[in-house]
Amino acid sequence: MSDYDFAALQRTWQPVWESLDLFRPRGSGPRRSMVDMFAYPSGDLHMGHAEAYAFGDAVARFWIQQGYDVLHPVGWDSFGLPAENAAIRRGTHPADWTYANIETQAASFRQYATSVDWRTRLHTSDPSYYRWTQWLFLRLLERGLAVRRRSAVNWCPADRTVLANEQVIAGRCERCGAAVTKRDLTQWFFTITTYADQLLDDLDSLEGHWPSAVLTMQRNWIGRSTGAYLDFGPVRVFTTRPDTVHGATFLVVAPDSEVAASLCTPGQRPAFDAYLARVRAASEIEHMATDRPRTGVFLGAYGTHPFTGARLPIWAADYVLPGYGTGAVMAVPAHDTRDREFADAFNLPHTPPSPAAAPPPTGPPPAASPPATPSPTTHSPAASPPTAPSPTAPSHAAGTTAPSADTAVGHERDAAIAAVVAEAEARGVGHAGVTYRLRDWLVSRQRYWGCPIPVVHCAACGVVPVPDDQLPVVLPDLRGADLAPRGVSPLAAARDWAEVDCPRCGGPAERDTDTMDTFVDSSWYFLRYCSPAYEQGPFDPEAVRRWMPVDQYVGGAEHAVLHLLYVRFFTKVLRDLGLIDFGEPFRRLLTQGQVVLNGAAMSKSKGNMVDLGEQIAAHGVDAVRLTMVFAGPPGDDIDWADVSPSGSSRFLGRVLRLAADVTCPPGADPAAGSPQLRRTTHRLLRTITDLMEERRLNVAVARAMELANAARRAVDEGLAGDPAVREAAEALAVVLSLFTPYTAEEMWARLGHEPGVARAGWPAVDPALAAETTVTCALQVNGKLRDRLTVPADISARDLEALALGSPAVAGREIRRTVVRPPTLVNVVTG
Ligand code: ANZ
Ligand code: ZN
Repeated sequence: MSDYDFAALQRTWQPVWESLDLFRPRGSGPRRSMVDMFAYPSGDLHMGHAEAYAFGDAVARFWIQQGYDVLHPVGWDSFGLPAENAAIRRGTHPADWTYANIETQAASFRQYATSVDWRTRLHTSDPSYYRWTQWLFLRLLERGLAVRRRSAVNWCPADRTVLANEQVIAGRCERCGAAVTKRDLTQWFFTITTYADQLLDDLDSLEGHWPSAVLTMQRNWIGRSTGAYLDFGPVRVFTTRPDTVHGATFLVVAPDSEVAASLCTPGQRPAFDAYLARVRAASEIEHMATDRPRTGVFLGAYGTHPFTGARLPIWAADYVLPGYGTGAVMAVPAHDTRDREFADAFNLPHTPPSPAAAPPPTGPPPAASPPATPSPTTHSPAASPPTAPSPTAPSHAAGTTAPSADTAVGHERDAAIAAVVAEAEARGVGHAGVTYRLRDWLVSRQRYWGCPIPVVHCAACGVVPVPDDQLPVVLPDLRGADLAPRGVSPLAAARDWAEVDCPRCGGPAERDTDTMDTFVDSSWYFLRYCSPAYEQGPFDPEAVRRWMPVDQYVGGAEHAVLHLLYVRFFTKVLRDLGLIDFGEPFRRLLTQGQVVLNGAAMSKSKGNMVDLGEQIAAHGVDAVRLTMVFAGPPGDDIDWADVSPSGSSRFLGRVLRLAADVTCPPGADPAAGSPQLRRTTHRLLRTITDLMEERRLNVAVARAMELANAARRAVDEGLAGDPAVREAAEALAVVLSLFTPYTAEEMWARLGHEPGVARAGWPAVDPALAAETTVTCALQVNGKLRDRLTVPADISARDLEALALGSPAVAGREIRRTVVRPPTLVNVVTG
């Protein structure tokens, strides 16, 4: 084989490896587990898969070579909307589309030669898998972690359809252009917020092991804010700045909230209703925009300032979000920009009037009564008797206007906050508290291709769990049915499926016709991998004890929050259920960058897709894998316009020729070989080992290329028969087996070995040979050169100092101090 015939290599070695069953875990010895985020089966594998699997596989194969027993599983995240949409578009069944794609991907996977154990293979859409997803749902239900609540969804009144946020463009239905509104539906939630503190605090233990960008995104997503809850008459607010309480001049509640609806006075009702309708029609994006005009409506009601007793008008405005804190804020225009803009827009005061000398309130402040005219601009705060703060109130509030806290910074501000909170607690008008940006996880979907929710609704008994021994609740086939979203699940149309006897009373009941968010399926699959055929539970506890938590998880940074947060949540719940004994699923996380083209993300609609199959057909699996790994640090994007798979392919041709050129027979003692080449080999091996530990895969490949060049030079200098050349070529084959398994196997064969380079074993590094070369160190005494020392280039400062002090040049002198600059200079200052 003179040319690099990758197709022949792929044809030759793939069946040989399968017959050798190289990647079955051996079941003993120190273990490691390497999990790639499993694939979603829409079409064939793409460049992003190829990238992630090249990285993950290099790590798994590195561990195998080091002698670890490795679990490296494979599976498919096979429920989900794209299958359903494809089915609607093409008139196929989601299952047919899904399983056909899985077969296509599986074949590509095998060809891509990742070190996975095919016995672990799972699909989340198989009843044997989702039986346990349902079982876990029921455990969450028992614990009160799965609850039903009404919640607003996007609704297209023309299509009578629920829309995902992405389907709402500028407040209109993506399909028909009708103005989208909100609609209340009863939905299932997992109360992930009850784990907010743990999910946040435990991120500290992942520091240094997960990319810091992911940790930051999770922290922001959970968004813990510390402050206080304060009572303003009928309205309770959350504030992070209790110290500004004396600057509060009005109250604002979220329009789409219970509190707004219940406080609105009859006179303001029409204005409020009109405003609410307008708010509901606006998209999320509009709500978030900071530059849009402030809108709002006076509710006709008043709250009472907890300290001064002042009457504060209550407004509804959409800059206050219904789901955050209490959905109500005390507006402090003197300190808060949004409040100031709102005050300016509606002519509300920036500061409260100076309190006249008045006794502190002795009891609850007087109840506010609405003024005759419900216009906020006619409202006079002086109508309520202003009161002086109590003797224990924070000094900044003492008889002055509120903005005095402006200058409070750092400790001062913290002290002011603590004082206000203490005062509020003493008066029984509030307490310290936290709130989170994190929302409960809405898990029900009114869609077909997902895991059925295993409960039954009975008119007499309410929500009744399907008994464990009746799981799985199998998804009905619904072949030929219309699966388009209609606001109710297509499952509701399957009457003979939906109508059942109540498991509790035997009366007529109906199955829950929603399916679960696919993120539920993917929140526990890594555990199922340990025992994919286990039938007594979701996983075999023994197997999980052996393999879990996952040592290395690899996948896309786009999952930084949703998937990676949900998995962490599930792990903690399973631990609290006593099913596992660890609280974090993934010890180490590697998030790969994207594969882009000419700086732009690839997409079908832009027509700039690089097709993985075509790349493999043109350059071979190994060249594509090598290109992926060599392109740059694993976290960076790879611009396919900037890389050279044909360059990779030329390199692989060279190493094959190198292996063929080695004439020294197998088994020769390398100790007899060229010391110079041996030093290079061992030094590079040591570096490559460290680089692999640090997951600096691209640099490890660069060092392997150096090794190839050094061996080539030696052959060209006539050393083809030298055992050191064989040693270098064999080491290179093992190192390359992590990245380019076909080529490495072929090298191994040409070097006279039986197949199975994947398990050849990581070459032992001889520390003496790997030690850095020596350098000359100048030894000065009082700044004058007195001696030259030959020292290892990587000598430590301590060793170098000891060596210098042992020199005859300093012997017998009284030493005041030494200046040590390893490895080249020591200056000894004598007395
Ligand atoms: C008075 C105040 C004065 C506030 C001040 C801030 C600055 P973070 O840090 O994001 O937690 N707020 C409370 N609930 C809200 C809601 N549902 N929608 C919109 N805003 C809300 O922000 C907390 C602050 O955001 C709270 O503290 C509250 O305004 C507002 F100089 O209270 B603050
Ligand atoms: Zn019943």
